Amino acid sequence: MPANLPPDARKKWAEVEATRNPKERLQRMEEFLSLVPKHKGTLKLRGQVKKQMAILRREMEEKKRKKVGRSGPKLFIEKEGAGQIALIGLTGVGKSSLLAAVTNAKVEISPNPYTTREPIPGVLAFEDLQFQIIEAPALMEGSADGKAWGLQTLAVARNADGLILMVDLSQDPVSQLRLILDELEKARILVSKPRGRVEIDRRFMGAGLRIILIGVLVDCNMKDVEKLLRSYRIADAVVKISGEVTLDDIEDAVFQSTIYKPAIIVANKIELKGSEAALKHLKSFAGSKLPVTAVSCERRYGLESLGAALFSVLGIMRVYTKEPNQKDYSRKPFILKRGATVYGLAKDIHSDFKERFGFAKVWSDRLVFSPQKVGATFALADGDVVEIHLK
Ligand SMILES: Nc1nc2c(ncn2[C@@H]2O[C@H](COP(=O)(O)OP(=O)(O)OP(=O)(O)O)[C@@H](O)[C@H]2O)c(=O)[nH]1
Ligand SMILES: [Mg+2]
Repeated sequence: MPANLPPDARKKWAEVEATRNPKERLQRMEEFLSLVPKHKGTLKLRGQVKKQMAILRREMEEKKRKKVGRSGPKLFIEKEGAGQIALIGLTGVGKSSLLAAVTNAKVEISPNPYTTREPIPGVLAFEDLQFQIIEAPALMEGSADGKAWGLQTLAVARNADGLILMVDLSQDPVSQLRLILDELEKARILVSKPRGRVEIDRRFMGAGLRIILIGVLVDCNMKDVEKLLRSYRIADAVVKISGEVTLDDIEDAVFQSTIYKPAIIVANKIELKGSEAALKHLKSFAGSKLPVTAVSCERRYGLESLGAALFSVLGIMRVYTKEPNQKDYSRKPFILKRGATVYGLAKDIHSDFKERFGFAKVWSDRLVFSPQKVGATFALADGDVVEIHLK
């Protein structure tokens, strides 16, 4: 349902966007909310803005704490390795047990609820890669509304590259998963690919408004889109629209809220009685949308497939580079999005690639002739060895 905001509210949001100072921004957001009429159509939007305000307040508190030298729970953990994965689930499902079983992290495991109270990182090795897994404090009903450490847990999820949704097979896993998905959705985090995508890249004043449409607009046209953006005083930006997008989705993007995170489900305690049946039920509920890995942290069962499941869902690949005059290639891979080209790789290596690229040689078992001489648009695959020749 569109929010149908009055013009003064839209103008106020433009002021919010233009304000960098957190304290003033918070003040403008407050003013914005007072201008938003309270009806059903604005319910979602009001919720989103309130959440942004809560996060902003938290960040301000954290900064203050840092200044006086006291340490408090961290909101963000520096990314390391090929991907940062947030480990999310209700209390007692075995998140710490998983971290202890597959990473180097020191964690406290306990039958008592709510043992882990701040995000804890660990490193999982998979072949020649490392994934950083962060146990987030337990999710519960109301997390997205700020209950307990809910906002912190959801901030960890929002900041990660992917999610592990962990459930306990002995405790009705389907309702656990429902609760997790509900809270994530309330926090505008989606685990299934949205039909469409809107990216608003704000530019300097005077740059003008450019709308790039690579998909279809549903129940609206380009004129409506432009009108909506202008009503929020978005006059200098590049707006990319792909897939199927409604005017509502575009308004959502103005408030920068919805994001997509690839996710897998890890179903723990498979050795317990009744777990097999619960697993079947869970798989039929999650369907083909989310891959399910059944494990027992206690018995150390099923854990070896975790790395491969993460690698697959993150949509990444490894490419090794080689110097033209050397026999050996680098042991440390470059991590690229699956489907990336030689151009994508070379951009990471040489900033002046465009002018200087000559050709590349690619070694791979999948090629009929290896090495094969290729151009910049050649699509790479996991495991390829690439040698770039400059002009
Ligand atoms: N039967 C069984 N129990 C398990 C398994 N994995 C973990 N547990 C037990 O489940 C309880 C909770 O484990 P934790 O790893 O602390 O759970 P958590 O999700 O980190 O919980 P909080 O941090 O409190 O939210 C502990 O008593 C564990 O021993 C398993 O595979 N099978
Ligand atoms: Mg724990």
